[in-house]
Amino acid sequence: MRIDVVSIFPEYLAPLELSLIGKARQDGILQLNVHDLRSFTTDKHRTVDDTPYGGGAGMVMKPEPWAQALEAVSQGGASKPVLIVPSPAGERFTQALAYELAEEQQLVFACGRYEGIDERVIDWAREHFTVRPVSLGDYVLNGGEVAVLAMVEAIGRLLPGVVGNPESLIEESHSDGLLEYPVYTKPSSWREHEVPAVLLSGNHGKIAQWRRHEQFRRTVERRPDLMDTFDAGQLSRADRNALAELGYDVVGGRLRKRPEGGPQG
Ligand code: 6GU
Repeated sequence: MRIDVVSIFPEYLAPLELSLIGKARQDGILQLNVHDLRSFTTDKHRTVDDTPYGGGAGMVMKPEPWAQALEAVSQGGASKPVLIVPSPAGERFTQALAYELAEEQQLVFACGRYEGIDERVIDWAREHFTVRPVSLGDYVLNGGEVAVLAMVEAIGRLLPGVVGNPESLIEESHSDGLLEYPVYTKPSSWREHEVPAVLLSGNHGKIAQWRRHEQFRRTVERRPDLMDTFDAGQLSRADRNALAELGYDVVGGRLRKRPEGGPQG
């Protein structure tokens, strides 16, 4: 996969030289280039921003340096590259979107700063790219760079050969719509806190069942919103019993929360 990142702070992307993503670049699995937007300006002051039409606070990124940068990085491969525009006004970045983007030949990230990029860049870019404004969540960052660090790591680790043991991709939070179960290592007794006895039992069926129950318990407690969209169509009897204990019944392939104090079905 090829990834190009355009930013006025290319140094912000330096952590992408470290750890698994840095290794993937060295191994040639990931071809990642960071570009300084200012190198695509033509004026003496290397201006990238100007005041907003219509008035208001802050500055807006000028269109022409962006057009020059995006033309320079677009590869002209078999498929249109995907242009990801990090923005709190974008669609949510999810594990599902990370899997989708990991299939692309080329991703280009356009890091906006200030109040954003002149909207005409987004419209113009649709001729050359599949454009996707993407948000990490409902909070505001000063610019797209930190969001790109998160997205490139989430996407890059899904490329074949980046994560050593592909099994670690299967059993992790969000890959099956639930949060991950808790994990423990030695010693079995530590500062008067014990590892759950079932994990020391050697009974792998019971361990799998316990872990599944913990996934449900955690998801109910921390992310009840995920319970509403969870696909409950193929659950085992043991799963349904665990969920009943947590106050959820399966109705029409979905989970339905039983009213407080209501009877267990
Ligand atoms: Cl992707 N960009 C910016 N600037 N702020 C954000 C964000 C992205 N996601 C959440 N907040």
